[in-house]
Amino acid sequence: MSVLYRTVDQVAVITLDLAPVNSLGLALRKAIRDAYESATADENIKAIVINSSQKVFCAGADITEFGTEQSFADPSLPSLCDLIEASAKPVVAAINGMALGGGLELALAADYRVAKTGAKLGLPEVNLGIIPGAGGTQRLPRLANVNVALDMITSGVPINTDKAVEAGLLDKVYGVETDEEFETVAIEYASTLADLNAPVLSCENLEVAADSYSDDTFSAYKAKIAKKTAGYYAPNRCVDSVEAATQLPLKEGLQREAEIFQDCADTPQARAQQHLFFAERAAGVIPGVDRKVPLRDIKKVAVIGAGTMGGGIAMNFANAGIPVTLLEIKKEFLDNGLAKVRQNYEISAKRGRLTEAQVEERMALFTGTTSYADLADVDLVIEAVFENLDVKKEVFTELDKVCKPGCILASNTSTLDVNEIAEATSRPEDVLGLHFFSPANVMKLLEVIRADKTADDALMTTLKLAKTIKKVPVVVGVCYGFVGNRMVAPYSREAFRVILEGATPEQSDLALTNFGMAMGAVSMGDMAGIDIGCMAAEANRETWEDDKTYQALQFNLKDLGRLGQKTGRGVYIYEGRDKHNDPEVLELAKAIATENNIEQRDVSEQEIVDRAILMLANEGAKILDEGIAYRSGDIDLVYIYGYGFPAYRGGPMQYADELGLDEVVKRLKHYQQSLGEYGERWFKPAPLLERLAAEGKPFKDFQKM
Ligand code: 3H9
Repeated sequence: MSVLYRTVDQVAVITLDLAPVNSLGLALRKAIRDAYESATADENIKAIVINSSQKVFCAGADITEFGTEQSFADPSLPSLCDLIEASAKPVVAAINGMALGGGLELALAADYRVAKTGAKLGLPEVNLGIIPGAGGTQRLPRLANVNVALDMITSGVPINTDKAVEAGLLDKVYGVETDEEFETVAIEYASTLADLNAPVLSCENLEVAADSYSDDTFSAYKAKIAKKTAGYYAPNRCVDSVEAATQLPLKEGLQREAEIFQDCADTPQARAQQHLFFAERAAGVIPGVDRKVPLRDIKKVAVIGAGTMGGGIAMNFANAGIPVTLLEIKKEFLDNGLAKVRQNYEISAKRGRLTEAQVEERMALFTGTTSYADLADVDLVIEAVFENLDVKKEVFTELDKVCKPGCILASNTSTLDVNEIAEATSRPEDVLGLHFFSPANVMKLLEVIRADKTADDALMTTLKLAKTIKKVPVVVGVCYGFVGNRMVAPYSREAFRVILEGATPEQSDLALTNFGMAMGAVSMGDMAGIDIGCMAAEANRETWEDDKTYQALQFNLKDLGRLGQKTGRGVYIYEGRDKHNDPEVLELAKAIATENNIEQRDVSEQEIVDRAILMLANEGAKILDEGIAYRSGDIDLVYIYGYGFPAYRGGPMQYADELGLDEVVKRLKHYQQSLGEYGERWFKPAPLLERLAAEGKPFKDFQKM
């Protein structure tokens, strides 16, 4: 049973009891309806309480049902809400924890709402590419006001009980300790309401407060959120649906909401965003590893290297209240590193994100040292020194000598062989990679590199720790560049190659930013440093020597001392943050093209997108086939959280799935032929891609375990 039903002093208590989050699938909806009908039919019952036996009140509609017949089957969530709203007996929703999406909509249909301190109320549907579809856009503006509704529905961010009371969404908040106590007071509250003949309330009789909107409220709101929501479809539709609440009676407004909900639900964006929701949760499941393996205790962390990366990594731990020791080889470097960390915190304080007291609290968690001996009692060390295998191996040999048994030894390498690094120690089972992305205190992605001998408990401990420091961890295997940087090589190769073929750097960048990337590959190269890109290319010397056009533009720029943003000139010319095209670079590209018999022509935006983005998916297919990533969703997370891929497209693998893998193969083969020798060399579809396309399957169904 997914619902518990009992009566206490003439109050029917309907307890949602479906672990883990009371998602409102068909079975739970039926059980609620049946319990509710028993309560309304029983003459002895004077009031009804709906509460939860779980940590959360209710996480809303069952997302796994979306796109199936079950999601519409009777009773649908909207009809269940309507049923509850029509009750002749007072219904009290007792919200003990998160009330999200359909969970909050169920509560909004009740006559009264009470909450336990710490509960949260939210309508996060927009994060799934849809709008609230069970009355949220109609009842919320009626019960609160237009502004509260627009903010909650378009941002998806839940509000706390204080804000909910202020908005008129909660009738009472109880500062009780346990859910049992909360249930008792909620039943008492419902009983009193009935005894006082408190009115049953229906939003049908409520109008949206007329002073909470005017003629231009909705267009102005769309303009306000335009920058933040660029590329996303659902946010504006949320606004449209709330607007309908101001124009139509409840019943018709609900009908309008249902139409808009369906319109959004049918989009690739909705599928993409829902794919990411599940991908994030699946990423914690590692093949062959027991999810419940006892974890190691991480109370104290050390970071080797106090440069920009090391300092940024260390800040993550201080931000989470974990003491962190920063080690540098020279006192001067250490002092600089600590000063930089302080400067970062001071900037946050100036922007109002931290108080001065918080800055001091965080700084107090830092200890600086130049001696490895001071790392004897830490539980995790992250090495963030120069990207050179010999240097890293020396560090690990040193760590092996001083660190206590069971200490996890991690390398922040972005490309190197973690197996080799592990072999520099006598305890390879404690060694893994933790690849942070720059700026390390901001970027959410953490590639967790599982080496051949990494122990399961070390791996799972770092996954848990990653959540503590608010990162999205993705476990990957060992190969050059792991998932992110390995895939970025062919992507960026195409974004630069089209410049030799006649596109301007701006056209290359614009095609990708129009597609939704946070930044074009050319600008990204300038930002990271042209010399850094060349270094990565040199590591692939074989490829580079074989194809004279491979990164030719970058190597030429490097020789000219144009190293990117940091030298004021790279592909672009920089004046502060502004950048301009440079005719010299176009000339240089033309010269390289002539030298290599590349015909310059108009390159369409579609071609640029196809070549760069499909290269990501093609390399991703190889990575999947080799078992370097466990699932296509893992690769998508890497690109969403580490490389500015638009979440509304769900990541490069989901994008390919949505396009259809047969279409992807077709397009790759087209370029394989049309680009001559170059096409033949680089555009051959990966074997897994061809195989899945032939079988009519998407990447997301493939799992190499
Ligand atoms: C909606 O309501 C539409 C309506 O307006 C209209 C309909 C017509 N469905 O996150 P966790 C699973 S749309 C199915 O790890 P936490 C989750 O996959 C919905 N499954 O726990 C995971 O499974 P597994 C709007 C769901 O404690 C397990 O539960 N609501 C759902 O860190 C535990 O989840 C939302 O968008 C669901 N709705 O966080 C809320 N929710 O163990 C989505 C969770 O197999 N949910 N699961 O990996 C959340 O934000 C978080 O789960 C929550 C708990 C904060 C509730």
